[in-house]
Amino acid sequence: MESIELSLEGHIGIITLNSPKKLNALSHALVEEVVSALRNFAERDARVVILRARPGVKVWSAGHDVSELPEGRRDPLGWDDPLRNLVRTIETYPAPVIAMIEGTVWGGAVETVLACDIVIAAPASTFAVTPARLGVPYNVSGMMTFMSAASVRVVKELAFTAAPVSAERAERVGMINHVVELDELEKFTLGMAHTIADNAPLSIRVMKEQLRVLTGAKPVSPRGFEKVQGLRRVVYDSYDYAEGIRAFKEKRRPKYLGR
Ligand code: LCV
Repeated sequence: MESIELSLEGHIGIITLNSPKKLNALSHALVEEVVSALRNFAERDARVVILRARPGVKVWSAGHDVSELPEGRRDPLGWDDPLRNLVRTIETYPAPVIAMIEGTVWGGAVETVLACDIVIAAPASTFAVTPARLGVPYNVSGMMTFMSAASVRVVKELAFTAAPVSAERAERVGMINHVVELDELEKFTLGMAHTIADNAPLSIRVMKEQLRVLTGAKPVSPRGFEKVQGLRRVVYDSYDYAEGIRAFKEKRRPKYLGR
């Protein structure tokens, strides 16, 4: 495992993101490691998993690895995209996954955190939903993840501004569960993990799956889905999408033309 560290203490699995050079960007390689770690923990009866970064990080994760995004004419967040696979693996993991956050969280990493069952963050943490910053057409199930975590009004503000939101505000609007002082964060998170691990795993597994099915049960007609997919194609085929990716790589502010 190059980009993550693993530990299993009793029934508590811990996955630590550790790819500092890329600010824990969710590259295909890092995501593959996290997904296989979760599959391994499921086989070894980890009844709760903590997903964290190394202590002291400034950036918990910089989000999707932009260098792995297509430069246009292809859906950047299709079904097989690593980020999509990571979110689905967390959502279907047969036990609670707790995101323990310190540092800043960006883009697809915010969705990854919100796909976790419980989020516990240090006060200085922030969360920035960034598709509008890069010109990316976020995908439908990704928007559902955000909608399951916050009111549509809050999701709109996060998505339209792409501005980082503080842990305090995120907790106040119910997007995360707890804000805990940094020097207490690990103890508090492990304490909750032990409580969960001591409860009945089958009951918890079924309740987690029930909640996933029920929150995902949104009536979207085929016509409605096709319309949204068509709109997304307009975006990823646009000048603005290519400009957003190019500007990021050239380390300059993008100039969006609305076409
Ligand atoms: C690849 C990176 C990244 C990165 N990928 O350090 O949600 S969506 O739709 O937007 C979705 C598609 C998505 O998740 O897109 C990615 C969204 N992420 C972001 O917008 C965050 C982009 N990164 C930043 O704003 C800054 O890097 C932060 C604020 C995270 C850290 O700033 P800092 O000044 O500490 P640098 O910007 O200098 O970054 C250090 C190195 O990491 C690369 C970045 O290009 C730089 O590479 P070099 O050392 O080769 O110059 N890097 C940062 N983020 N998401 N690479």
